[in-house]
Amino acid sequence: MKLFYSDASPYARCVRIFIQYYKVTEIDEVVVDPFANEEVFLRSNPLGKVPCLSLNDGSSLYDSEVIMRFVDAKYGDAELFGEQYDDWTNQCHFSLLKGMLDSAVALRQEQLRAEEGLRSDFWTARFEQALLRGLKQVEQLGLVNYQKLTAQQVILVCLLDYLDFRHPQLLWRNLVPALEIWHKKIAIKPIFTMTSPH
Ligand SMILES: N[C@@H](CCC(=O)N[C@@H](CS)C(=O)NCC(=O)O)C(=O)O
Repeated sequence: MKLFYSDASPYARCVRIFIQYYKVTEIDEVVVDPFANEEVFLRSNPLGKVPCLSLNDGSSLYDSEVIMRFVDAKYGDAELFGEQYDDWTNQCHFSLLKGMLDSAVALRQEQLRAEEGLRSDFWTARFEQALLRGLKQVEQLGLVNYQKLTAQQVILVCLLDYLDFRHPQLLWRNLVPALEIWHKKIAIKPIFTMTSPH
């Protein structure tokens, strides 16, 4: 199997952490620039987005959540997603974090539009506010209190590192001190540092 990814993509990073966690050796990681529109990549994912997992039978899996669930089910008996299958509240917490990743990436796209003179103050503020409200909510929910690693914690590390990488101006640590303490301890573990965004 082949995982198309880019080093900067927080979605692809989540998948790569799952792969590391289960020490999967059957998946080769292939760097791709999604904006280069390479034929072989677009044939695997018509959306042109990373991550995309090309399976041995020629079919593909996307988006990141589907690939994460696939890896979790195939190699770990759904250990990282745990009880979420029939726990709608838990599912919603995952959606909250995934939505925050969407806001963080959309905020980055707004920054890039500045170069074309197209950056919108309205959308910039809207994405920032969604992120700040979401962080508060994540802290209150106590998602970091589980001792055993969860899918939600994986996505949270990817989100916080991505904020440091692309949006240091957000100063998220001032807003959510409990998340800062947790992040400081967990983000230095090899399973996370191996895929730090760059
Ligand atoms: N919902 C998708 C989002 C993936 C995504 O937006 N990836 C970005 C990189 S961070 C990308 O490939 N962008 C290229 C594009 O939007 O055309 C997922 O969870 O995998």
